Amino acid sequence: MPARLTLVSHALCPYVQRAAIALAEKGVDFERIDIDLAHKPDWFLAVSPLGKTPVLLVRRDDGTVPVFESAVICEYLDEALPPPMRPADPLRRARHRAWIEVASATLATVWQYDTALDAATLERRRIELAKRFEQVEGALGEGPWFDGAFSLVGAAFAPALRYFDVFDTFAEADVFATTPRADGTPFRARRSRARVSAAAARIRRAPVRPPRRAVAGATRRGRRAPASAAGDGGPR
Ligand SMILES: N[C@@H](CCC(=O)N[C@@H](CS)C(=O)NCC(=O)O)C(=O)O
Repeated sequence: MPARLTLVSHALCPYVQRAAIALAEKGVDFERIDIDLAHKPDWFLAVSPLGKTPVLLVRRDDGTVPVFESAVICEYLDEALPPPMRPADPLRRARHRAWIEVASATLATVWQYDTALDAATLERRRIELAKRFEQVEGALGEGPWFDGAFSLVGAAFAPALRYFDVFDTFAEADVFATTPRADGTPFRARRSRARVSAAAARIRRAPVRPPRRAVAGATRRGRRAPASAAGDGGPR
């Protein structure tokens, strides 16, 4: 296993949180460097071809290797470190990978919900999320965890679900009205466990809203809208 790991992060990035959760589950020490996505340092662009966080810098005796893309980072960590967070069976493993894709799509919709500028868009996104969580609820079966145990699928969904703790404080989102098993309750219980306390503490401390490179235009509930969808540091 590599001697040292550095997670190159943005303080509010939910994709970083996936990697932080996996690292906490593996119980390894890692260094975390937060960068300003509005002013990406040259060294960061050199290790992140898409200019996105997270990047995991793996320092070994023979040099430093950057690994980018949260799903790939999590898979790498799972292959390199115990305990396993995916099943060994190839078909079950493929299903895990597929649902991690669903988690990424969900995160994008959560972002669109969070940044909706008018009531009609907000409602459209809310319905989209409710339907998505119906799919998730179906995949959970009896739950509480996908395929019976906390896994990389759980690590991928947790950062999306935590937004609802905050949404619930200012809006009647009611996204989980018919999907009680998909509302993230198991994640909240798990956050109190010592094994994930380090990552969870970081996650809880982080305010929900990623920074804006520029602000302009109307506000929803007093919050400014991004000048453009691109380059605002939000989930893709
Ligand atoms: N597919 C990527 C998405 C990562 C992502 O979108 N990161 C955002 C911050 S949360 C970012 O770096 N945005 C900056 C940009 O796109 O310029 C992953 O899973 O790691």
